[in-house]
Amino acid sequence: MLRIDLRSDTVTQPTPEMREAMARARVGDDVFGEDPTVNELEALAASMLGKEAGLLVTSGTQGNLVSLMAHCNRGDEVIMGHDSHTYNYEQLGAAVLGGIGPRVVPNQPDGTMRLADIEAAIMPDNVHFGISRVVSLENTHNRCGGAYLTPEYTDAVADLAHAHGLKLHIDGARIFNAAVAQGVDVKALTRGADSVTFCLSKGLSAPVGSVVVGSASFIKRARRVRKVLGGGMRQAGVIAAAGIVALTQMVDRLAEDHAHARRLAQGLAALPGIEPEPVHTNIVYFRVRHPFYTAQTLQEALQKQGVGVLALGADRIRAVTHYGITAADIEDTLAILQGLLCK
Ligand code: TLP
Repeated sequence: MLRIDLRSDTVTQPTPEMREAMARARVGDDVFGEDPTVNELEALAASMLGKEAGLLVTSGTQGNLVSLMAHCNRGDEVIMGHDSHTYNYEQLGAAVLGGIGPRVVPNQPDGTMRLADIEAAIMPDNVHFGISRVVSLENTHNRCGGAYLTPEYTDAVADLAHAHGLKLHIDGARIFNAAVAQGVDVKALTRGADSVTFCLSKGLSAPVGSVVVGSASFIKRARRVRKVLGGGMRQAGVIAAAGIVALTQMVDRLAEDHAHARRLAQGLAALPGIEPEPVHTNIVYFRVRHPFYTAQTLQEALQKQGVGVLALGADRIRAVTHYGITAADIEDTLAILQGLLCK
């Protein structure tokens, strides 16, 4: 049993307010467009992100896939970072199911792709090449240490994409973390995007679901794609009700998770054989350079003491703070690590 689960913010449990709202939710058949709670969540999400319409989907993976398939035809290409979630952790679903090719550009350590690299990846109009259709950004950037993209950078990518007739999609699984960390309205991070996916079930603590937002015509296409992927749900208002609580009650408190992440990294820096990477939001990566531990064996030793982290690679560990983690949990984790590493 994990007492302190830092493996991911996906492990968050619904709040008592969510349970209550789920029990009381008015529901209908959402494939007929008749679930009032789903409709309310979709409208709320669209208005918070400054878009015309929203679509509840089952997961972040489905949101990215639905978005790319709604933007593209078979044979089209999406420009994405080599460290992006879409490229690494979604089984290349857009290629497998949509006939859409990934055109990969290096991510910089701050989660950006250089504008010049993006521009060079846009294919000229030539019978030999695929058709470049979308640029996909990730904010915050999971594998790049939870780094956030700024409004200025996002606008610059949007301008570049649009100047070449491409669309901009944002995998904003943790876009509210990006907004809170920078003290900006989330709309500043989405205003240039043609589609955004964000997750209700990560730091915002809802049990299930993500939302895709964009123009009304884009969401109409996305709704068709969701159906063919088997994502048309029926009385989904019980899920949407928790999502509404997530959006109205759980955004501002993300600052607490960021403070806990900073404290964790500060404590880690003082431990022998541990080198934390810079922390930006709620994700902490650290290198294990200890005579007795690899990332894997340290993960196992922590697990025996009830602390969950994820070893990613031979010497890199990820710890993610969230609603289920208190300041005392961070101090306990550091004390347990101290005991293991200083033996
Ligand atoms: N990320 C999960 C794992 O898949 C790695 C995690 O624990 O961080 N975009 C980004 C940036 C994500 O981090 C994730 C989930 C997704 C998309 C996919 O979301 P889900 O898990 O809802 O399909």
